[in-house]
Amino acid sequence: MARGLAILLSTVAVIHLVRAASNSTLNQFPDGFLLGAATAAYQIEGAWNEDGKGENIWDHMFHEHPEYTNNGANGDVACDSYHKYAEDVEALKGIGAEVYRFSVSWSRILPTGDLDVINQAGIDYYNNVINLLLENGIEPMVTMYHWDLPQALQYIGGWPNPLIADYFVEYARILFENFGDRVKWWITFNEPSVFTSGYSSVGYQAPSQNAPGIGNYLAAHTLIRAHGKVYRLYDQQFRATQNGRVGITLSTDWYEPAEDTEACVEAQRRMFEFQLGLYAHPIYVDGDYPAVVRERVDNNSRAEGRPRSRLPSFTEEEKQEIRGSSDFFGLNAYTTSLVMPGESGTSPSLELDSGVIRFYNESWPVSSAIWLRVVPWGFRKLLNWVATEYQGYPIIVTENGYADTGELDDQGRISYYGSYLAEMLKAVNEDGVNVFGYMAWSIIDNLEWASGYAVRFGLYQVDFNSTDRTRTPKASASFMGDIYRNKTVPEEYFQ
Ligand code: PNW
Repeated sequence: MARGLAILLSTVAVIHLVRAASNSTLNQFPDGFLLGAATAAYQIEGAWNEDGKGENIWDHMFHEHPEYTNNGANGDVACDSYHKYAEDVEALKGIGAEVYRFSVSWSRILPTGDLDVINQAGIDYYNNVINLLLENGIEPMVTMYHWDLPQALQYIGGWPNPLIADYFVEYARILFENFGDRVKWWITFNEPSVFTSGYSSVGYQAPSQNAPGIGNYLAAHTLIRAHGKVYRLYDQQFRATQNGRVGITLSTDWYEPAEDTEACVEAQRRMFEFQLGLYAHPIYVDGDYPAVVRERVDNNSRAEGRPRSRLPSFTEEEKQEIRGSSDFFGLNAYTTSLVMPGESGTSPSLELDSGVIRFYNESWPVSSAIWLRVVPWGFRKLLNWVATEYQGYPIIVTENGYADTGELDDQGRISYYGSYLAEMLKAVNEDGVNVFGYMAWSIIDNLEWASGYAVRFGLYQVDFNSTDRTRTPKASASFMGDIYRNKTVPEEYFQ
């Protein structure tokens, strides 16, 4: 009896000790964890035709079709960061960012997309940005492609044309040669699952080509090949001297089974494979598409009477090149949706191929972006999913953030960041998920693509009515500044 009590008491004591130990660190970022913020060229730079920049597919689409965007907004001026990048660096300093993830506009450097014209003014601009960041102790992280294909390359078909992979490799080489002495973090592509929809739908994504279930798969195939080639190029010609890291950024919701049934769990798996696995499986697993994707698209293509699958196949050589072609897993995560088996989308389409219906729980708080519901627990589950499915690759959250209408007292953003960061730290400190960095989207309000300037993601407000494009810190900027400087998320978000 006494012995039993002693064991019980010592067990309680041990539990207490463990609790105390984990409590003291649960809300802290591990040593060396990278904290920063992100933007993308078309969303902030403006100067769309200045100093030799070529037209890209977003310039083209929004000029031709102002009706595709909210109030006819476009990126002609945006935040004018082409001229005001020093103010962006000040904003980054304001939140204590250690890293700035920004993208290079391909057509600012190569106006035709090819090497016939190399625009020195474009190279100078990014040198200025990079040098100013480094002078201020902020590390540059460069996205090579955040959706802005040179229009000249769209005239020859864009991403569905397999040759575009070679153009991309040549562009990447220019970036390594010019910036690789100072840039140590490279991301080839931002969110392929989103930008390939520019080849499957009209009005949301450039170049707005209506070829669902075909164009988006062909585009995916080219960019995955391009990614593999750029990684090998870095390995073979730059890594030894530049010693940086090369990866890709993929995005996905957390897909929660709508009901606790086997069918819904299978739908969850299919949804992940069609949205994330389509890219992640070739790169992080075995050089090829997920089996369920291969099988379903092949079967549907056959049933439609086609002589070939709508989803192309990699050669053995390509598989070798693609498999393992990333030093890290870049993840953009914002929200959660519910999934169940069923038919959605036109015939053909990726949606119909997946056999999954996606929807939201209406009780989840919605932001000013209709697709972005605030579901912090989904973030933790997603980080665990990625860590389990794609083992051996450290994860960096390259985007996470909240949409409102631009108010300075942005309490909705504060509670989003507080609760999402808490869930991320639970994944790291309790579940043991290897996350090594986090980039908030975004440091400044910017052009939210087809939503124009109506949907705002910034920690700093930008006054789009003023020619100065004045940047003003929101309440969330000081909230994030405290977190970034103290490397601690306030306890209250862990309740
Ligand atoms: C990302 N969705 O896009 C992009 O990388 C950014 O350029 C963008 O500004 C940011 O997130 C906020 O939208 C997304 O529909 C676009 O789920 C759409 C979705 C997710 C991310």
